[in-house]
Amino acid sequence: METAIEKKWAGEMEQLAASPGIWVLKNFLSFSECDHLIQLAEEKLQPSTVVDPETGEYIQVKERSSSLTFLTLRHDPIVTGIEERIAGLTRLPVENGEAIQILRYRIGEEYKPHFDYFDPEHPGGRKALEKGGQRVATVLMYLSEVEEGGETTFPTVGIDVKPERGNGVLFYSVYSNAQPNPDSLHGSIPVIRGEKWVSTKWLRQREYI
Ligand code: PD2
Ligand code: ZN
Repeated sequence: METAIEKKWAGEMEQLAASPGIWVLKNFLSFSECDHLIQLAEEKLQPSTVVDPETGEYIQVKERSSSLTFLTLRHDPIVTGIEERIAGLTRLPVENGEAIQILRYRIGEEYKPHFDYFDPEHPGGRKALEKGGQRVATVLMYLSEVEEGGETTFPTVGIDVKPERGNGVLFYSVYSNAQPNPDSLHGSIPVIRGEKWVSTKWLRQREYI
């Protein structure tokens, strides 16, 4: 039997901070959606990359020591359902989304505190802004529990979010005028025990694909 794909999400949102706006999204993904994303990623993980602020190209850095893979937009009906749910939540069209990333952090792996927005003061940031504009919002979706460590941390606002399978986190990296909000600094604390699987969706100001 085919599983119904839930595009609309009417779940509970718990607001953790006002500036930047940060919310925990309870049961944003079903466990079978979590398993599906992990299965899609398992075979094709690569070392994680970030956008180089100087060149705008993707580069490997020690600050993001996980492995990841990207899924093309609307990769399959389950992924499309998740993308439409995110669009409904953020009111940003599916076309404003970058490709879903699926990340695996093993013991000791982390993502040091950083900004998801592009810095217009740097040439690489300006290049990245040309297509789609600024990264406005991020939706993180936890695909696994983590035995110890692996929290998503917002050091400036003093908030740590513990990964819980199926839960999501929505936060905004810019103010309502699309200018970068430096209080959106955030990272992923090293995993101490177990393994962390998480999916990241970055949403742009305008159509990106
Ligand atoms: O995995 C996380 O919790 C995390 C934390 C901060 C992911 C990202 N940033 C990201 O992929 O941008
Ligand atoms: Zn981030």
